[in-house]
Amino acid sequence: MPATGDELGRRLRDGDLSAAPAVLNLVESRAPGHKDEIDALLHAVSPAALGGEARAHVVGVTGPPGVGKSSLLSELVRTWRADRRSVAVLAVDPSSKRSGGALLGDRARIAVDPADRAVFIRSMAAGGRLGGLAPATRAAAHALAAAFDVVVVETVGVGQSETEIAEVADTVAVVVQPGGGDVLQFLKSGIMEIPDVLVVTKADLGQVAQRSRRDLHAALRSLGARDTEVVAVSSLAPATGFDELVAALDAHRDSLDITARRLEARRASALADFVAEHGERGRRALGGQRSALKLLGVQDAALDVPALTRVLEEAAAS
Ligand SMILES: Nc1nc2c(ncn2[C@@H]2O[C@H](COP(=O)(O)OP(=O)(O)OP(=O)(O)O)[C@@H](O)[C@H]2O)c(=O)[nH]1
Ligand SMILES: [Mg+2]
Repeated sequence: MPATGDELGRRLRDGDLSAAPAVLNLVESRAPGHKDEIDALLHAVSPAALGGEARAHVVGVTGPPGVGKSSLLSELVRTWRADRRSVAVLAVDPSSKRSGGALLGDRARIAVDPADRAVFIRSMAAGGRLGGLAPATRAAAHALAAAFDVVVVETVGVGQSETEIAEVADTVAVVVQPGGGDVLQFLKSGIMEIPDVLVVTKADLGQVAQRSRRDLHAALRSLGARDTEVVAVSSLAPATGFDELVAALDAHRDSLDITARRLEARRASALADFVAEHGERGRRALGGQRSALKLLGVQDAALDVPALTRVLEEAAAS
């Protein structure tokens, strides 16, 4: 008999990290009745049940294929563990529709100590679009945030993926290739929203990485984004820049109004879940994105994601 959503939620509330695999199995399940169990899980880890917002720092890490995300996460997890923080990583794998990327075989995996019980890593299937999050990923991130100190959601993409990941993450780190001008152009033209932290990888390449860092820093200042830090890291041994990266992520978290950010994230998640289920027709039935968000904006702040999704379903049906 598999664990119920309510039971798993209780274990997470008690800080039981060993519940993580069963939580992932549940949110990815297609078995009959699984939806009610997922709702029960999310209800059991809602701020109402927790007596406040979930403890974790939810960090989004996003960047183009081959930029060095997996290598970076191996080092970042090591740095957090040295600080005794428990870490869950949900790596959204776009491989089903991969168009180029790190050359096959040139792809690093996130490397962690398999005996370390306070680290949980899982690949998850992508949502509809490149960089898109599946409802299961949002549910997993919300649930695991009740038990882990850090929950990372990693996605592949550039220019769009940051917007989706901002729907679940407290802090979004965009990972940039040294010498790659895409992000600079996207930022300047306003295609891309300003990330919370920018990370230039492969700092061991020297000049080119330092130059990218300076250019990005200058571009951000000219856009008036004085608070976005640009950090350069190298994930090759001996790794460098990771204490600085952790400090930049922490500083962003400390600057947040976490209650407001999480409330916004729950509302955005509910709408995304609704659209995943009912498609564009559903969105139109609500009078479009803007009026759907307006409807969510007047709901009780204590409602969890499934309850907010039901509000949308009732509105669309009436
Ligand atoms: N020189 C150098 N190479 C790196 C560094 N980080 C990663 N690489 C190399 O870059 C390649 C891609 O690294 P990954 O960590 O797999 O990059 P990724 O962003 O996870 O790639 P995808 O999963 O395909 O999107 C590998 O060959 C890595 O060895 C770094 O800091 N310095
Ligand atoms: Mg990777």
